[in-house]
Amino acid sequence: MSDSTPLETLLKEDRSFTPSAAFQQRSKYANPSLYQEAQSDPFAFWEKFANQLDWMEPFSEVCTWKPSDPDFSEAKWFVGGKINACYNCVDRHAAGSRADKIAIIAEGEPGEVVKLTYQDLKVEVCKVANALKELGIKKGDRVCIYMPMVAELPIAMLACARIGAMHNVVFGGFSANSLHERICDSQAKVLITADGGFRRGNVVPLLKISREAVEMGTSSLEKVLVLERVGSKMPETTQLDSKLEVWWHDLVTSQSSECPCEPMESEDLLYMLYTSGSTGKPKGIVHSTGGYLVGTYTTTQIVFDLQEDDIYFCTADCGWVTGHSYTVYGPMANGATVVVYEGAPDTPDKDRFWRMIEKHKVTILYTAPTAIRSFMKWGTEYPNRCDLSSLRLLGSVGEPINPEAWIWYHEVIGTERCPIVDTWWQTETGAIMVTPLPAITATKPGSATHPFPGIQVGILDEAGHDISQEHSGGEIGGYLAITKPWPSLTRGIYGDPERFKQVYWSRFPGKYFPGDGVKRDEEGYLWLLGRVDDIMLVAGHNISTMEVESALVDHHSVAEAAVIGKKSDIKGQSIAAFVILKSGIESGPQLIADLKTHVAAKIGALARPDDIFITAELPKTRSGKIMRRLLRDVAEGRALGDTTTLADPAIVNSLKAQYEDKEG
Ligand code: 6R9
Repeated sequence: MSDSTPLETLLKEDRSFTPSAAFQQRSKYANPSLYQEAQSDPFAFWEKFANQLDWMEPFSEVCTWKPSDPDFSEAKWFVGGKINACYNCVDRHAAGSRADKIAIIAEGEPGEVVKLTYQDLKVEVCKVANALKELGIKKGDRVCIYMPMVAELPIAMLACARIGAMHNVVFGGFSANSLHERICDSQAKVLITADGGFRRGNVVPLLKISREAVEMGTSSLEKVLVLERVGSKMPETTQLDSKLEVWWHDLVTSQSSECPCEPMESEDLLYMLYTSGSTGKPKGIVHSTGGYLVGTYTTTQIVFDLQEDDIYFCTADCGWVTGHSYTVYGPMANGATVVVYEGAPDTPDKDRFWRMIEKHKVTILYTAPTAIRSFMKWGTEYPNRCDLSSLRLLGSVGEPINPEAWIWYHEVIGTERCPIVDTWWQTETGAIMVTPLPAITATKPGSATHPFPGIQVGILDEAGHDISQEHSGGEIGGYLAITKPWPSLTRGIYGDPERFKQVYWSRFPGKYFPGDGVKRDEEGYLWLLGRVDDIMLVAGHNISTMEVESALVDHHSVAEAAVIGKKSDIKGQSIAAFVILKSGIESGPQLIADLKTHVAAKIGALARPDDIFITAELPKTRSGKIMRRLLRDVAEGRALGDTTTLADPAIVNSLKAQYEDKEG
């Protein structure tokens, strides 16, 4: 952002949706006093929820941070306490009234369904934990997990947590190179994988890829534990290498179903996870045990209004933080029933999610804007032919949700009954930071609304002044910062404390800087604008890509849009847009002109794109975030930067060829 101009506010959104009386009546969290309570004493607020978990030894101090500390990067939480995350997610339910409650409903892409009660889950987790011990895994060791999204994936994570080993889940769509890099960086002793997984009707050859990674050389790896998932569908890997590899069914099945939970210091590390990397080299983000569990437990209960009879479906793979915090640790610490799905949303047909919601009577659905925009593109016939009446709450995470996508989600999926929680957070924050509370907050499409109770945010200008303090009313925009400690903040980057300090704490000393831009409207609502690296500077005005993209998606012909600032001699940057049209819409000069006019009319002439390029696809990370950095490379005619974290590197190459063709 330039220091001369604050972030321009272009997008105006007047629609507002208040929680229904029926929803409020059922909710435990319908009283806005929750905010005041947390605000007046955040440590007491977190302590109250920490006390709802089972501690092996009670903590003596909630948080070590003092206002005189230079920042809170080293704040320790629940000091003196001992706790085990697996115990809290499994044993305490299995031993109590939830013993026969379904913990996991796992649906494979071919259609088979596995249901595990909390008691079943405990048995499975203990067996895997004992198997890991037999392979030599001890407290503090790292275990890499590279698996399809089947029940055994959360089971493997919980088994690690049970014995105090850190898991490092690598998304099953990553290449051998990425897997190799992550095994080496984490010095993993064991890799847990599968012979394959099902994705879009094909088999993903996970073991074959694992072998390629192992052949690149790893100094730490001692064993590979292999789940049989696809069997003869992947003939090359039906035989194991007897020295290194061992079948899950040979090692795990015969293990004892009892395994003690390792007492962990609250600050002992629970896991590491590499960030999706829409910018720069992946970072191994580490999380604590006590603070992380308290953060995810509390936010799951309050943000999703979780109740005993909910059937909760988070569509994120456990390869991402959302799968860690909101499929495994948060919901299971609360004893929820979670749905886990292995495959693609359009297999065998584009109604797969809706069929699953109908079949399992899902009440809470948590998904990403990239998925919602695909559903919009596919059309309403798919959800409309399924019974979605069990749904009562919808969530969104991962990117800003464009108002049009929000409205579609609200009308078509939520049938205007379900509150939507647009939740802003990061791998690094561990838990949801900015979000509506479904029984309290009146929502506005596209706004993540307010900080979660107990979370303090600032809006900073270039010099680091917190302009949210100086301007009480009126619209402002700037850099988002979090100004007070909270329990689930990452404890750093694995093996690189310097980089941790430099990336998050150096630009605005004393505060945590997530790297995102934000605006606050005159009613105090927060609008997250994406990464500040993506913000455009056009003729002296800072303009967020999100607002121009939302204006484009607002046009009836547009399914999805990605906007970037392209170098311009006259304006500094000019706006270029890459647009995907809805199915059946024809491109042409008239449409391009209409789209430009539409943006100018919707949010102002300042934001009128100079260039609109119609494309069939956009470059995205494997977790579905648009990679604007690569689009800038395309538009400015540069060689493409690092494309290794892309879901499909071919897309950007063909985009580049087409773009150059058009320009040439
Ligand atoms: C949970 C997750 C984090 C980045 C974050 C921001 C973007 C996530 C968002 C959102 C606007 C939301 N982001 N949720 N932007 N509104 N509701 O996605 O973690 O993969 O680490 O990405 O995603 O830019 O900084 P992660």
